[in-house]
Amino acid sequence: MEFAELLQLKVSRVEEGIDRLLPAATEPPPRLHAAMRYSMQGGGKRLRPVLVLSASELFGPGRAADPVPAAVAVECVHTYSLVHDDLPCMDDDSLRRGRPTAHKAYDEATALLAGDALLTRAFAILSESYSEFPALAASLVAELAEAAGSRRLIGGQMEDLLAERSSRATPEDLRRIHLNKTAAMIEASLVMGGLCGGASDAWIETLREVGRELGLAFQIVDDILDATSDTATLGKTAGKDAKAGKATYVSVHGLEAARRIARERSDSAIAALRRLPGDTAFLAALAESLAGRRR
Ligand code: GRG
Repeated sequence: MEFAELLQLKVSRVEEGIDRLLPAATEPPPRLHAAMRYSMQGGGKRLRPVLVLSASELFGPGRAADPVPAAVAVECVHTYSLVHDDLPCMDDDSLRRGRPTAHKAYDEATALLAGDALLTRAFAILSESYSEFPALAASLVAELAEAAGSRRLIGGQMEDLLAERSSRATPEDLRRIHLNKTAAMIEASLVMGGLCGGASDAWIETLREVGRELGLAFQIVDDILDATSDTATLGKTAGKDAKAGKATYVSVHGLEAARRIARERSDSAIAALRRLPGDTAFLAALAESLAGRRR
């Protein structure tokens, strides 16, 4: 099967899972549940949940638990972070995934609560869906909580906000911010997939390395697209980083060097991938497509 067809199949499995595992939009309070679904079902590349599914397939049949709930939980946390990132007190944006942001479509308080509810729903999905495998459930909860917490995703966001207000961030600062703000969730996606697939500790460490490199490459490309693309193509406001005086790979290293570093990180992710067992062709093609992505 072609890469695009395989990708579409995985995205469809994730989207069916989202529909099944989120509260119905009619369930009280309907405004809150509708806002959660609006944010989750409004497009998005589904990169992180596709990574969960793909990593789970590498370790052979027979030992695997269904990775779809873990994939949906990761997408819930990712989407919460975007809903909160778009709020007026953060990035103050009005466009996300090609549609009005949650606080524009609803209101600020509803968007804040929908983000909170997606974050907490993620952990409920893990505990409910893996109740037959308590050790796996505990590992998945720990992995997602660490990636989303104050040392990684939220910590990275805090440092990113502080870097906007201070003078120049160093390349080391920038790398740390990107590793936490973006790579942590990409790393956790691969690791959670590996856990569902029964990967050994050594394979989990290799998945972490792939996630770190892929996450860095992904955020550098995001920085490049913000500086070079347009709002219609991205489905979110372009040119925001320079306007906000944000530290990015483009502002710190320049466009050409940023392109070179993105390529290096991508190549390094693909080299680490090749050390994993099973058929890594889909993941390698995905890494390649992310390096050349347009949105
Ligand atoms: C706790 C108040 C509060 C806020 C949390 C943690 C956080 C806010 C925000 C960080 C979110 C963020 C903007 C991370 C950067 C990573 C990034 C490039 C996200 C966009 O990911 P894509 O391109 O998006 O995969 P789609 O829409 O395709 O899923």
